[in-house]
Amino acid sequence: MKGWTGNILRINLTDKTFKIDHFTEEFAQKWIGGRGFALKILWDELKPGIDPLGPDNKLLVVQGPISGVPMPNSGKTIVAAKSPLTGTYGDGNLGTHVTIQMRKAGYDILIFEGKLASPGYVYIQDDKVEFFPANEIWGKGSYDAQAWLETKYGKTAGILSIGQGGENQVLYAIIRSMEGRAGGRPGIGAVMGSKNLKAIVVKGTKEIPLADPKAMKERGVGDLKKVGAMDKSSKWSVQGTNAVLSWCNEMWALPVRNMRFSHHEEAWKLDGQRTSEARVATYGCPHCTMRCGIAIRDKEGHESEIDYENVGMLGPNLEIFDLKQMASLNYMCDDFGVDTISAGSALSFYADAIDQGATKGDFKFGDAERAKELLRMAALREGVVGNLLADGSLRMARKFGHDSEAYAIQCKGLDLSAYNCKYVPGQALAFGTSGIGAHHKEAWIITYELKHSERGAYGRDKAQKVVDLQRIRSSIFESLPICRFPWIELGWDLKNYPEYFNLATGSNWTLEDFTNTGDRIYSLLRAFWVRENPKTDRTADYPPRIYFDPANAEKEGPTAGKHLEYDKYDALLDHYYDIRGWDKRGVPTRKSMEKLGLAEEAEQLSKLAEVAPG
Ligand code: PTT
Ligand code: SF4
Repeated sequence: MKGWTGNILRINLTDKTFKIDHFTEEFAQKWIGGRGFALKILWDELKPGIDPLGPDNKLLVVQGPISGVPMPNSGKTIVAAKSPLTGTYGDGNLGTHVTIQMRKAGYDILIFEGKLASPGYVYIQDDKVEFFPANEIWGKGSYDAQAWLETKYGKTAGILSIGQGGENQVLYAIIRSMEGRAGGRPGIGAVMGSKNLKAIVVKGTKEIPLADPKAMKERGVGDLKKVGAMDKSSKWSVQGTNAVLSWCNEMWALPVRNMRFSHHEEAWKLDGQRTSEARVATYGCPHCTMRCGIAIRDKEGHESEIDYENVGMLGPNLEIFDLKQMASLNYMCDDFGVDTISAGSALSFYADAIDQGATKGDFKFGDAERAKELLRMAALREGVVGNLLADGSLRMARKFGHDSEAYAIQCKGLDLSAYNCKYVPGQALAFGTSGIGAHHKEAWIITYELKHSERGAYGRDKAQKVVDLQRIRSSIFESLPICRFPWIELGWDLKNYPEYFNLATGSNWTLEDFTNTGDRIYSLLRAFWVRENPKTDRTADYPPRIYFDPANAEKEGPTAGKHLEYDKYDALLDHYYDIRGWDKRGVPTRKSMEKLGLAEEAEQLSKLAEVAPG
């Protein structure tokens, strides 16, 4: 086999043992790598209904056939598990030296099973696997943990670690790496914590097996230069992801006050120009010339990477417009190892619920000092309020009652990324149908939608666009896996990716092979959800209920008086299901699954849920 190493390192944390399994070329050609591999393995190996925070869950770290090879923006790794936040398959995509080191150590997949008896970390060096206690770093933040491990193993060692958020199983804890990388929004860091696993360290010295190493090297060096040159002439290299904040504000699509509003006069204080002026360092992933991580300092001098999602959710969404205060919250999220998006959303929901009288408490929008205190309490699961916040907005709403679920800004348990789609139906559909909950990485249609289409239109073209983006993103970007920014931000041609894949594996794939695989992945993602929720129906694909409420419509601006409408959204959803070959409940039909090579999985699903023949 070329491209893939074919090796799975399976580590049993309970017994402190390990073995090497192998996957076949047929498996590899069917699932590519990254998300494709993780999804299929978790489908096969997890029993439906297991506790995501129990020892039966498995934590996967996964590469693909070009991972670790110097190609533009190829330093990404997938971390995956059954999510404690959504109860279905969850993953994250983060830049890390693990990508390179794991492939050099000879593995495409690490599977962590069981649970360590006491807190520890695992060190992998080529064929050697060692288990160490984590006495010096357990209870510490991710910055300290990372620094301690870097001192011991070197700056270029592949290191994944969790902060106290992961240790305490905050349901939206993420995994951290390098200075500014964070991944696994659906609580993959909590799964790592539930296994008493503080960190994973990997080092390798082997050759990565490639079909045409010489051609790949030449192509990689040349393309890295080309992408670097494109980047230098773009606004992107100056402002990074936060360049989009002023656009969202202009378009009335900014998250403001728990997404009740979509525009704010003071938002400029946090925009790309301000964050760029405040920049003290620039971070990036391995094998990347674009280096989008803009780091700024808070009042205490803590340095952390800000990205648009972080600024949007910890700034305007909480009505905090002081850059340094927002930077403090951002630093705390990174150090505690919790997702900035869900942390911002949990805090804004809590303030909103107090405002609405659904609960009693001491927190108001705009109170940055109290927000910091509450964030600390959540990460440490301190007291009743800390525990409530640590479980995220949906679970809080279910506890508070008073119909507060209507304004818990989430889909399938995962909070919406920082795009307020109260009157943007295509993006609402993208969040609603995303296989892992409301993450923009699945389909970021909002810029296309607001530039190229009538605002508020519900045409079939939008459902088609969402499907097309889900196809490309879940196959190329999440499964190779590779950073999507050269494509999205610089217009780097999609056709490059099948070419990279072919050089690595000796295959003859076209873009169509990728999009077909994307459909297979998306159907299995949906099947995973159905398997965990056999009584599911189309309401699972609805955006937050408040978006349909006329009383929540803006009172001024271009969207004044406008809101989503159920009958029109249902028609859009029908188009989506029709394109996918799913029934009216959003369940893939047997026929559509068989067409995608998922006959066995359709049969397994039909034993647990009603599957229409199609
Ligand atoms: C990603 C999500 C994002 S997406 C952001 S900002 W973004 C938030 N970043 C967080 C952070 O930082 N610290 C923290 N404690 N929590 C955070 N939560 C949020 O997590 C990230 C970049 C970015 S910056 C984006 S869009 C792109 N995402 C990609 C993706 O998803 N797939 C892909 N093939 N390429 C991508 N390229 C870009 O990567 P999750 P990273 Mg992240 C500090 O993982 O779970 O998907 O959540 O990976 O290496 O940090 O790069 O405006
Ligand atoms: Fe990482 Fe940013 Fe480069 Fe993508 S563009 S690989 S997220 S540094």
